[in-house]
Amino acid sequence: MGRLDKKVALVTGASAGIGEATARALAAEGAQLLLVARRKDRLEALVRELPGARALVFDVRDDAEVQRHLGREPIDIAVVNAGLGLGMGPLDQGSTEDWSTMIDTNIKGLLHTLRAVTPGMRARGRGDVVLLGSVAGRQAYPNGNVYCATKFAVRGIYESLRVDFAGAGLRFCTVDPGMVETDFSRVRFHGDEERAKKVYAGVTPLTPEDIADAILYAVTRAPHVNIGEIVIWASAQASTTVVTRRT
Ligand code: 8X3
Repeated sequence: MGRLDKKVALVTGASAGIGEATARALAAEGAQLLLVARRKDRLEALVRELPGARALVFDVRDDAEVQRHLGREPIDIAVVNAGLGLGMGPLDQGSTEDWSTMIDTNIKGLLHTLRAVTPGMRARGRGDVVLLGSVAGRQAYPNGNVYCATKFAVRGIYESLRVDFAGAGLRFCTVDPGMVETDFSRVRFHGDEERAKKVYAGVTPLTPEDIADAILYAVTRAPHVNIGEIVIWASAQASTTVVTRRT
């Protein structure tokens, strides 16, 4: 018997990193998974490993696709994870194209997903929504500007959800990780491996499994317990700007 037997769980951004680790953790507890990602090959390979999982290949930036695929699914648990950082530099030198991609994915994609899944949850009087925020949504750091702003937005949306759905029977949680070693930095630096490696140099970063473990904890509490905010730092991180590295 898994703790999530018969629960339908959605994970966006499921083809890698925190999304993939969360899919595995939820599947191990018996959840029936709906996994969303843009990368068909990676997603389908994951689904083949997880019995009963379904792959939904689309981009959360496309609202019509989100509503078409998710609008009628009886989702018990939604892990709204799809997001990315792109570029890191002073605001006055930023790429407006990178900004649009981050805003469209991290804020609008998250909203599209919530718009599709929460009406059903409200009608059923239950549901768990887990948003992936970041410590970057709590402390802006130099050159983080627009990425940090998107994660501050996630926190604002989390707080709004709590009050908009007061009394509706839903639980909301924001999980805000610090340094996690995934493709995050490779993507942020447009494939520059050297620059990406430096982010984690001399530090033992968090793993995607560490974050998945926290998400699993939140969604397996007794019904009267709502884990609201989980902030997870790598132990070497005192803040977003103070990191102790081994030399
Ligand atoms: C990613 C964590 O600290 O690089 O959200 O912004 S950080």
